[in-house]
Amino acid sequence: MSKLQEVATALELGKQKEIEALVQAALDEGLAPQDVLNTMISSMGNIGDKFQRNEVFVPEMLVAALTMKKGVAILQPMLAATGGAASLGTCVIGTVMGDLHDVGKNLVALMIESAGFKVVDIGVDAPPEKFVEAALAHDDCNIVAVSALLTTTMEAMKLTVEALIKAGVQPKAKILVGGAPVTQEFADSIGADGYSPDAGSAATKAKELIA
Ligand code: B1M
Repeated sequence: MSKLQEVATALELGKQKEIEALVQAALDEGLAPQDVLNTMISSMGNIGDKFQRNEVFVPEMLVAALTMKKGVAILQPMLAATGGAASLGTCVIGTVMGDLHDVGKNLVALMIESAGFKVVDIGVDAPPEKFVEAALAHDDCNIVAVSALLTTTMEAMKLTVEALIKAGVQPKAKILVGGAPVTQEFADSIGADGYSPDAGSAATKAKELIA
């Protein structure tokens, strides 16, 4: 079995105690951090597919997420090392109200931080007012990044953007949205400034939005 397959299998089986060593072994073999990360992202997709087929349940999804976080922690210094050193401003980031998914949001935070922003992470299940408060509390907040992973929480994303607009956070700060069910069309329809499908492009988009 290749090192990447070992990482994928360990993640899908939720082998929390083994994942760090397997990720390190993959890196030691010369594999690129981004390839190891992509393997883990793909495995999370497999877990989701199994969940849909009733082959795994919520506890397995939870353990897979915890396992992924441990694997990402090994990659973090290498992924972050690619960024710039200058401070481009502050990005407030969170997952919307009613939504507990944070693996993708954390990756987006990591990539935006490594692009040169200071990141203020308000966590998961964040109501619109929490985004507004955090943005207003930071004078140099120029990006508010909003993540949603459920079709049912896309409405909370809409409410969040509305609250940011009503409080005058936008246009000084630009609103970036993303997450699996979110599309460019949806982002446009709720008045967000930008949309990104993944963590890497979220960092690029954040820089574009403030240029
Ligand atoms: Co949940 N879950 N989950 N889950 N879960 C999904 C999302 C699901 C697709 C699984 C499935 O059915 N196939 C499905 C949603 C269906 C839908 O709405 N369309 C689902 C469901 C139904 C649920 C529950 C309702 C299950 C239940 O209780 N019956 C429940 C809801 C709980 C809640 O939030 N209120 C639930 C619970 C959970 C756990 C808590 C157990 C756990 C999350 C733990 C955690 O995050 N700490 C979990 C997990 C792990 C998943 C899957 C398997 C994996 C998510 C993940 O981490 N992916 C997921 C299946 C899947 O994704 N295919 C699933 C890896 C991650 C790197 O990708 O988060 O997509 P992702 O992030 C990407 C992009 O989306 C993007 O960049 C990231 C990296 O490239 N991105 C952004 C994300 N945010 C962005 C923001 C941006 C830009 C890009 O700009 C600001």
